[in-house]
Amino acid sequence: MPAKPAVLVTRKLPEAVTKRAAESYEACLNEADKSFTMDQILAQAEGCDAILCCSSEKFTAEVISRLPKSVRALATFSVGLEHIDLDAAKARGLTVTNTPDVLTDSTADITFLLLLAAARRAYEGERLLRQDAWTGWTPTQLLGVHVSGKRLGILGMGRIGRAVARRARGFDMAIHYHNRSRLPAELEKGAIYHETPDDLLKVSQFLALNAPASPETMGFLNAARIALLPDGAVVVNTARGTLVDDEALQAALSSGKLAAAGLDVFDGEPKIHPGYRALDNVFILPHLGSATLETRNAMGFKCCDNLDAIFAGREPPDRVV
Ligand code: 8YV
Repeated sequence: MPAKPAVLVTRKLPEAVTKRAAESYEACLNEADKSFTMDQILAQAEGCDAILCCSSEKFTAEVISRLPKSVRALATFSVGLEHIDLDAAKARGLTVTNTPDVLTDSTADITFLLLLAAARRAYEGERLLRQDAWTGWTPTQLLGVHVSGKRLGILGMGRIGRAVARRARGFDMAIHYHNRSRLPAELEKGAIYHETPDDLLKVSQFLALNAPASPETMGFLNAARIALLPDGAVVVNTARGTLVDDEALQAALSSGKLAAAGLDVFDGEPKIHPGYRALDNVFILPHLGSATLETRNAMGFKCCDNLDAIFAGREPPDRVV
């Protein structure tokens, strides 16, 4: 029997995924889920054919240049790719795969959870009960922003943006979007396209950020762009923290320019800008977008499908490079 390919799995994955990886490969696992430095990861990768990594590990050009010669593939347990220098990976001859599609619905669900929770002041309401501070119902208690029938602006109408739009239709929201290119009518499904992001912002009573992190989207939601939003708008970010200028967003939440925000992702996570903790009108989650067992299993199985294809000399289904 030929030796199994050796795969370094950088983080603890769901049980079913670990089982499959351990059966299919000579897997170097991290069942204690230690947070290794990239130097430690490079040392562990010695002799491995591939690395099954997560967005918590940064494969910069420098790290890629130091990868052991044996490593020929990176299968990332994520749809996002900003933690891998793809040009450097290509130049090094690495195959890189990701996990599209399978986390679309769970991430769109969290987008709506944040949108509703932010608009309807879920954090303040929950806190009243947890602190035993609720003295009773009143007609004017914790009045929030009405969601149904409002205009939702979606920045980035890829798979997740379109899944957010599908949910928004159930709330009778009018869907507006900006995307690098306009979608064909069958994908647009009546959503209104704006050629520039600024035009989108002007109409967005709710704004959902669903564009990937890139040099173009870095700091996208800054003070000037927030000023374009209608007064009392609600902003939701389940994409990446780098899309938002934290101080500008906090200033707008404090001044009342924005009614509320819902955030699942943060620049520099797991550290978050401390200003968010002091704001009652921001609903925050620790990057839970894809955090369901079904989704995380599916992400892991996709990594294995891609690795199996690479080791069998077939084209991996989710090749990025
Ligand atoms: C993942 C994500 O949980 O897949 C992505 O891009 O943002 C998350 O939902 C995480 O990045 C896993 O590595």
